Amino acid sequence: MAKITFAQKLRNLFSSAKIDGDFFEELTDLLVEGDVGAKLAFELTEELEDFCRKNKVFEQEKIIEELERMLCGFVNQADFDIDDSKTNVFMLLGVNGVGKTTTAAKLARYFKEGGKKVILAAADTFRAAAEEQLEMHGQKLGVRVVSHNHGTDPSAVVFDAAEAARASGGALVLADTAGRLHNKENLVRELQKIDRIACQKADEGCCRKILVIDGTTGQNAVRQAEVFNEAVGVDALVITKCDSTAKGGMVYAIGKELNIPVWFVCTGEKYSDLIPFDKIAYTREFLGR
Ligand SMILES: Nc1nc2c(ncn2[C@@H]2O[C@H](COP(=O)(O)OP(=O)(O)OP(=O)(O)O)[C@@H](O)[C@H]2O)c(=O)[nH]1
Ligand SMILES: [Mg+2]
Repeated sequence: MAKITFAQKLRNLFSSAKIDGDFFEELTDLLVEGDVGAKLAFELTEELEDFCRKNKVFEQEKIIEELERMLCGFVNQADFDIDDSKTNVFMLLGVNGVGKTTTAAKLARYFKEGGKKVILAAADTFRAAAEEQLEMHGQKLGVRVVSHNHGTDPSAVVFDAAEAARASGGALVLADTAGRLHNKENLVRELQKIDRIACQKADEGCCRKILVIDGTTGQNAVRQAEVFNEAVGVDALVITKCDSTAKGGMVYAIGKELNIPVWFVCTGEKYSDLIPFDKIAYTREFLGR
């Protein structure tokens, strides 16, 4: 996460300030700036101030440790045990341009390298050249891509990809879907249809909905998570673009409000820029430690 200014500001606060009311006020402002959201930022600093008063803690290092512990309490790491002798269907969801297709390709490479059988499903039949984009990735990675003609029903693509997985003795199907605004009802209904098919075709407990969130989005990410979660139920998040101006605090707000774990973090455009989420490492980086 290249959030120089934000992390630097936190470091500056923790290294120079006296621990008084101003310190906690400034910390609240910085947590808001870090995309934790105002509500959670206030709660965190209030709790932290209480903790310091009760335990007579005045050292910056102890305070930041406590803050780290508190933040870590809001997020979890998603850990899916993928058995590729079964039919697994993982759908990548999210609003336009967050990195769904790139993430599908990165995940395909990651699991292929981990020895799993992987199939990519081009279930974005809406955006121009979306199928070609996924096919290009499939060719580069040596991963099979199931795709239909442009403009056809995306649930039929998921249906066929799941059939292909079953016919080959099981596989992990990674389904790319069309970017949709979370406030467009018809697109949400379409997603519910794809979800119904995916869950019917996958083996029990092997259908997962992965919401891709652009790490630079800020608090709007919480709203996205709420809407997708309400529509189809979100099992885990992938946070992309953590290499740019992402501050990353929204994972704590989403974790607190919706209890959705984080699966992977993306740190660039290359296939290898995908790392399993580690809440301690992520939080340390968030706090600029
Ligand atoms: N820097 C950076 N860029 C990324 C990352 N992930 C994706 N991108 C870029 O973001 C842009 C959009 O990525 P896509 O994968 O096409 O996004 P999408 O969600 O499939 O987009 P739509 O299908 O149009 O909704 C591309 O230029 C990607 O290279 C990341 O982790 N870091
Ligand atoms: Mg796409």
